[in-house]
Amino acid sequence: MFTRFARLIPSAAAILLTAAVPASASQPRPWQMTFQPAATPVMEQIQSFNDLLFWIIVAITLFVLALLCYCAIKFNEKSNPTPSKTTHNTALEVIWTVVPILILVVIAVPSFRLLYFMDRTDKPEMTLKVVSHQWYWSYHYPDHGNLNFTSNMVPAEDLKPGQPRLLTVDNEVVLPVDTNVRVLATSEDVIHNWAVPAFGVKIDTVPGRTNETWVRITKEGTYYGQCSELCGINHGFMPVQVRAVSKAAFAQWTEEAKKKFAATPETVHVAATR
Ligand SMILES: [Cu+2]
Repeated sequence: MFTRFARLIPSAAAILLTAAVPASASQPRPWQMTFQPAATPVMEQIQSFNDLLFWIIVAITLFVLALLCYCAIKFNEKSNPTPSKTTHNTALEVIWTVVPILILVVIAVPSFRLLYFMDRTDKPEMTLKVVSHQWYWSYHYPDHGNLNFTSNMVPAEDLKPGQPRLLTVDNEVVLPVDTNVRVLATSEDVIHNWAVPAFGVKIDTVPGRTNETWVRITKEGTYYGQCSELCGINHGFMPVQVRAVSKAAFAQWTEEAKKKFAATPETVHVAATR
């Protein structure tokens, strides 16, 4: 029953939040509480794990508060002038050792399950390679004719109406929905972090190393994120913008993008991915 309540709070918040904006965009809102609505199975599991932890914390806090109140009322100097001399109670000591262990097990099991679920995809259908640079991203589609392009933030003065400031980029990542996308992340210079809250993805891009995660986007729309690792002077100016489209629209986009970006070939020197 508790879980059902826990689910209600974030989903009610999500309804309130999405009511104000078009359902397609997932980005931070003023006065936002809780997470952005989940757009991948990973984020759904992160949210339900968060709900579980929330109710465990509430139960522990209320229990400790009740104990404190009980002691303050029952055992203060006035109502209990001659205190008991008891120092040990074996049953009680066993309980306060065993119960916290059980609570930790209840937390650890879903936590490890989630960690392994987030780590890598079982059957990747395509790969997206993310390379970070000071201070922009480049994206590579090795399964689509080695299509690649750079993605820079659009400065505030060039924004069109409706485009969010500090989140809009010139060339967005386009991905198909309902597809297991393997995400490989690395860096050309310093450590950055490719983070998209609605996907539950927050992966370090480390020079000399390739990290792996995955996404399976369940809803079409535009999703925003940012570099999440303090990387240098323009750290706040390297947003991530992902547009999720149907598989057919994605196939069409790759054909157009190949022509578009072939005209401006990019030279990226990434020792880590060779
Ligand atoms: Cu960065």
